[in-house]
Amino acid sequence: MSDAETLFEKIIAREIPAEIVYETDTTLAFRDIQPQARVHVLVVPKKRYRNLAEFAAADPAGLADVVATAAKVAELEGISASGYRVVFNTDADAGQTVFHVHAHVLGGEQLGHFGR
Ligand code: IU
Repeated sequence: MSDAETLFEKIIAREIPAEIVYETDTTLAFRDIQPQARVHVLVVPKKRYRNLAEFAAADPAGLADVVATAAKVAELEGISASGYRVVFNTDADAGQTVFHVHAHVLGGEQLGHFGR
């Protein structure tokens, strides 16, 4: 099941709508439909990898693109100076639910710290 297509491929293909905030040749950034902070944007590589481990092993340049896009999104959202968080939830214990690797960019308010 986790190898099945995800909704993110459909967002990338513009088959379902999303509020896109930034795009490069290799990445797409769009607002999370269930925001966990005032700013909550997802950054995905256009090419699908199921999680961070697979992505890092197969396409380190693509991973660098995603991280650079995350920083650009923070700038565009006006949260670079106040601070923000970039998170890759990876597999079960982190609660990954969409198996097309994605970075969460969170900010725009004081965030809780790590932990349970
Ligand atoms: P996770 O790291 O796999 O748990 O995050 C998946 C996120 O994708 C989660 O925050 C959802 O709200 C979000 N999301 C979305 O923004 N649009 C969608 O169509 C789907 C999930 I499916």
